[in-house]
Amino acid sequence: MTHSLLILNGPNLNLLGTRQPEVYGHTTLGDIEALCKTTAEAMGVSVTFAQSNHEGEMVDMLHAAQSAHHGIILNAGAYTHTSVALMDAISSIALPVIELHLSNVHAREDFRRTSYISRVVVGQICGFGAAGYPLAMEALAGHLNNK
Ligand code: CA2
Repeated sequence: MTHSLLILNGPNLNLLGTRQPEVYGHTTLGDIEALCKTTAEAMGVSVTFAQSNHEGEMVDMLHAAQSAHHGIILNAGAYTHTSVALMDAISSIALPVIELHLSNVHAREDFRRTSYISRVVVGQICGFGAAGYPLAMEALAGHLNNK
């Protein structure tokens, strides 16, 4: 069976590559989407790539994923550190979710070490920049194959 993966990106990630390159690099979200599509082709999985600046819309996308995808890679951006709603949405769907961050959130400000979503995901990948996306895709596909 071809696995279908949703890669969902949260607030401000649409600005990648335009500001704060010292933290987030020069790669744009469009570049990352292209990388994920190429990776998906090589892996033989299908991928849907999305971004939203709105917490409720992300909740809706997580709910909708239940009937459309087999697993989710979630870079929830700053909502990682604040959103009980996203945590509850992940808990409410029976899909494996991998938490992803471009930066090493554990090496930054203290508030970034708190993740509401960590307790309801399969695992977390952070600190590898854009390369974390293909890593997360491999990890999620491996998890799905082992189920
Ligand atoms: O490292 C990550 O991927 C983060 O999820 C990125 C979030 C941050 O709040 C998390 O703590 C860690 C921020 C994304 C903001 O992206 C920007 C990109 C360009 C310019 C400004 C912000």
